[in-house]
Amino acid sequence: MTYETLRLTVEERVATVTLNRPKALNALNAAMLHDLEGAFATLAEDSAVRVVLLCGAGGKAFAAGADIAELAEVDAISGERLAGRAQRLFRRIELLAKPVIACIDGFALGGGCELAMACALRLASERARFGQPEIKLGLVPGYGGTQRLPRLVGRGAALKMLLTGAMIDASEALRIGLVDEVVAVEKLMERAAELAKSIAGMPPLAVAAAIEAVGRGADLPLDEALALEAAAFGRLCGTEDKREGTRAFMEKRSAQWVGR
Ligand code: DAK
Repeated sequence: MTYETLRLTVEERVATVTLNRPKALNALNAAMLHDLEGAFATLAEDSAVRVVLLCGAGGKAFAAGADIAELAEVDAISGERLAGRAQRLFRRIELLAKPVIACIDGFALGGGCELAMACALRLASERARFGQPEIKLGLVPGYGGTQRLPRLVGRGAALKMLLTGAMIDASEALRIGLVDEVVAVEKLMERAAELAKSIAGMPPLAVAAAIEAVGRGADLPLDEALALEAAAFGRLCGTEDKREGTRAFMEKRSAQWVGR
């Protein structure tokens, strides 16, 4: 499958999706959103893929936001429609049964930061920079940023970014919880591959259940969220992988997962 604005490769159960408009710092235009919809629909169906790495081409940006030239043409009606479409895509990425790991090298601004926040995990290089500069364009984020940012970093830190539009560096992003790890530039993809390999070796139904319980439970009242967890736990208790995992522990050997 080839895409106008993305590269997609799969190697040993790990897919790598690369945002590929480096001349525009991988700004998210309509073609890229369309390509992302296609790529993630394909990845969702591909049982050989267990983890997805999401990166930006060119070494300067993960994505420097929505494409501002296209954004200039958006009006009130199309703005709401486009926000809904992109939000559905980002939610599918967030709830994908296999984790998506954002590998952020350089700028992750506006829609680029929102895309990273929809991923299960965020690894950043030391030169990564983050921001929600929509306010400087007379806007607020439209791809989930006003909702995911405070859930990740808390209300005050989120509002500071949303109201000032200022960029923060990787160490500040780590401090406030916007990213999960910061590594040297040359180690970013090595660390991402190591993390991907470790998750790809876990039982896939349990991986999917963890993503779903966290992704859907976070915003439910606690009692409902606990019921969601109990249902997931019960389902997993009936799987071959749970029988294999417990038996392998007692027999002091590695488990052989079958995904059932
Ligand atoms: N869109 C289009 N082109 C961009 C771009 C962007 N967001 N960011 C950079 N580029 C282009 C530049 O125009 C330049 O192109 P040429 O002039 O070479 O043709 C090239 O990428 C290199 O950029 P610079 O020359 O500016 O590079 P610098 O290193 O000097 O500066 C920078 C890097 C990241 C600080 C700067 O490029 C910058 O400030 N970029 C804009 C950041 C930004 O404000 N992004 C948009 C945030 S708002 C929506 C929902 C959500 C959104 C939109 C719509 N709907 C529901 C409809 C989201 C909005 C946002 O993301």
